[in-house]
Amino acid sequence: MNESCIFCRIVAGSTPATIVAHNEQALAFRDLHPKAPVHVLVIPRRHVTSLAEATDAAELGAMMVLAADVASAEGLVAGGYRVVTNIGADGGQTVPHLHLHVLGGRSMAWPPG
Ligand code: D5M
Repeated sequence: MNESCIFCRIVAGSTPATIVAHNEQALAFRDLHPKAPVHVLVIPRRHVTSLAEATDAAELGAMMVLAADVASAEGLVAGGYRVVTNIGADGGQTVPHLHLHVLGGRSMAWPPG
């Protein structure tokens, strides 16, 4: 737990969020500023700054499985969806707690900007 981290505070329950799914190691909640009709963030319960600092394969696996569960529950599987993680300044990361973006409900462009 990192007291200064907004996503750690969501895990702790001290900052509100719309939680849509969880498992032992990961939590999924709706993005505050959605970039698609469905935009859910999947985070590890432990504080990990980004994928660059991640070392626990089971934890990463739990996040990926939860992302797929969320996509299924949100009805995204038939049309397709995107899972992405931003790393550091050039990657566009603004919150320094590892998170997967699950985006769907519209057609995605490639490459991202
Ligand atoms: O993405 C960080 C994302 O986190 C961005 O899409 C906004 C979202 N965000 C920031 N604060 C909150 C809270 N409190 N609840 C839900 N979503 C939030 P990045 O990849 O770091 O740019």
